Amino acid sequence: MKPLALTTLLLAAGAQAQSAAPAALPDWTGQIIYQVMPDRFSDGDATNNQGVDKTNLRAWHGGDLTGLTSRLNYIQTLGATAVWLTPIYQQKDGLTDGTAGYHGYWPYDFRSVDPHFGTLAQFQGFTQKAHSLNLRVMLDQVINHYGPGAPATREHPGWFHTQQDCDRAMTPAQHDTDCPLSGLPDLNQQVGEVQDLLYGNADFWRQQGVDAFRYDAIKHVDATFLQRLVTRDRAAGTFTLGEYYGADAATIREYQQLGLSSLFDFSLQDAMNRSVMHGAGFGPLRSVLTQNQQVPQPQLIAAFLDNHDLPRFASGTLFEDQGQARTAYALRALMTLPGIPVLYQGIEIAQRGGADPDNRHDMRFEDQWTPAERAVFQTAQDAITVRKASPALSGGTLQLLDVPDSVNSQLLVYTRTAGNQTVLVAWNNQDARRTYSLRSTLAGQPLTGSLFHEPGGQPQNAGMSVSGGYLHLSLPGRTAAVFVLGQ
Ligand SMILES: [Ca+2]
Ligand SMILES: [Ca+2]
Repeated sequence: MKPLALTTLLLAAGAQAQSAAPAALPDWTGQIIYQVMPDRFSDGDATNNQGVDKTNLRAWHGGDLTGLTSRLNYIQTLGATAVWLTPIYQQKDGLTDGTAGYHGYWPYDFRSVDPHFGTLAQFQGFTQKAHSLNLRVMLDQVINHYGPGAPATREHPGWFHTQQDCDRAMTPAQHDTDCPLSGLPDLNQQVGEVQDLLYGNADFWRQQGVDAFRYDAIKHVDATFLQRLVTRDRAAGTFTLGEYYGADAATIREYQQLGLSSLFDFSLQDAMNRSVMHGAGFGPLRSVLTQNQQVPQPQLIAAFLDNHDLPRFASGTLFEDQGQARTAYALRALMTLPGIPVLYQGIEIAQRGGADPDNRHDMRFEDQWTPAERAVFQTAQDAITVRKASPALSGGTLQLLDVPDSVNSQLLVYTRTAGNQTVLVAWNNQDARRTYSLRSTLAGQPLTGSLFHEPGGQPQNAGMSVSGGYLHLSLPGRTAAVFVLGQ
């Protein structure tokens, strides 16, 4: 992919879109996104449960828009500010290789709602309710493929890449875009009718009240087309978040320059998994945080711990209590980092599960939680509250502080600054409470103890002070703490 060669396209598409619909793109700095897989979230209507089999993780489970709408208060209570739904399109009926279209990534019709999820009117009701609660709505958009055997493959064979196209691919990038993903009918976005279809899909869902699109599998989509698509979205005020599997800072930079608002940061996810869950040193994480400062808009990077395509974060250990404790640690830590945190349903209770489909168990709500799960939720809720109340945590710049080699694998310290607020964040990766004294040129003194609270409501027992050219930290085992600095 060569973004520089596409500059003229960007300008052309931008000028066109600007004259058509001058709308400002709302700022997403400080947003917190909650990811819902509707089939696995909340079943609010038993009349649409055709083919439901809750004993089979590859079958429909009955969750729907009615259930999701009724649970918006839950999402708001957690503290999220936006909801991302995996796709809700009309899906292929029945099973394909033993799996139903419950996940939404096998579209048959891009502009209708699968009856398992409900109706278009119910989707409109959902967006209205969300907006009335000040929650933004992000909808998953598939732009790479149709579902297996979709009617469009017979009605419009010219819309799709052929085996010949795939065989002709000369570079890995061409192979990624022109060959089928998991054998799915692959749209050829260089065909005018396909472009019109996908532009029209975006406009259709925008008209239903959608504020943002999560674009699926952008690694497999023609970059020239993608640039035109997201430039149109930007002009219409729609935020765009791309899923490029495995993306690192270089990929994020490339696609933000192309015009996407944000990308999921898979490098950060991997580094968090290694350090926080598995106790490896902070080296890879420091590297990711340093490189991320070089992207055009680091405050919009989508920062996540797991999603519906990865094993659940809590399952990085065999021990349930350890999984809960380290998930609580990771949630606190995530809420101190630059970017837009994205929480996949159930991480707030350290839901467990391995690879797909084990990472897609039904969501469980308050009345089904154990006390330990409730404690993880309270930690998440508190960390989100702390982040939202702090301009420095929500959107500030980051500066890593040097720590001696002898402790740099187990101690991470940085400041975040926005306007006249600076906070100091410290993560202790040791099992036990530790005190650290580090040479420091830090000028500020703490105005507060740690801003975080324990699940019972008492302040986190962590401290910092600055004296005689030293920064002193007292930190509980395996957690993060955050302090407001004064001058
Ligand atoms: Ca249902
Ligand atoms: Ca493709």
